[in-house]
Amino acid sequence: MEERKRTGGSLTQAQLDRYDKEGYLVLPDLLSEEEMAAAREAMTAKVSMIADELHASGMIPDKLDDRPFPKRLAELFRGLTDQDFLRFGRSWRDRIPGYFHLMSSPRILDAVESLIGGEIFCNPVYNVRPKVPGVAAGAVPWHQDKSYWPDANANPVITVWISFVDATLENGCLHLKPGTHRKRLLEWHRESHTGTGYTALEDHQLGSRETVALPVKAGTAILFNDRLLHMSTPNRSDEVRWSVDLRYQPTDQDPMSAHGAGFLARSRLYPERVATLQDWLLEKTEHAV
Ligand SMILES: O=C(O)CCC(=O)C(=O)O
Repeated sequence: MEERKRTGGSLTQAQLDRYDKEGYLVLPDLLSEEEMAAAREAMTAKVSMIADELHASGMIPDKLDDRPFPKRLAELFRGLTDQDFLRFGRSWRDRIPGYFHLMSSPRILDAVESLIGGEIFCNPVYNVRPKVPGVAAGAVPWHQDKSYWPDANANPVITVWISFVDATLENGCLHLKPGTHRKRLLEWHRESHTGTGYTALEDHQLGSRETVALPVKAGTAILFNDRLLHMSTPNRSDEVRWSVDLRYQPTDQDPMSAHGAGFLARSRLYPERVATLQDWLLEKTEHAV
């Protein structure tokens, strides 16, 4: 028999309890191929744009149009350097309609609603992450997401990390330390070996909690709190580990506009104010009524 749900939203009481205790939750098969299609198309379009640029500047002889989604970007950069890759950014935050479609997904919002209620703001910090084999910036050091917005008065911020291919130990799945979400924001530094200045923690700050590796199938979502310690390992496969990390918070929190424009993704009280695709493309946080 299905367990009782707390209020609105799709999570069961057992899932909510687990989230409260561990600071994270894995939702296998949250999204179907069909629900991921628009975002995947957006990623594919961006890869084609990169291939065009690399080709036009004489850096690659072939745009590799026929390669499948998990392979093409990896093969495009196979003979190039980290710096060549980083020209396009370690992760992407383009305003392509497919990403709005993903961020507005009812399946995601239903899960988030269980955690923070029905007034949901989609935080401006989202990352489309192509973790390309051999690129140092693919491996993300131990950190708390909050280190990216230390001064923001926003709590809770929920990260929804979604795999667009199977994430494995080999291609660098997410690792985290359950139960560390109750920690304060730890003192962090900027690492200097990936060329991107990730926020990072020293080994001695990680405490004694066990590390859990989370290999997951494509379409799985991992929800976690912005104080939870997490990292990901290098990609040692020959394919790209594609993922997207999105963030949501209650509407009465700091919208963090220094990071860009977020948007009102769901409102049970004022549904007419929920941002449309057009609003989002114009960087409006809600629909004018
Ligand atoms: O996807 C990864 O490898 C790291 C993700 C991450 O650190 C995050 O979403 O905060």
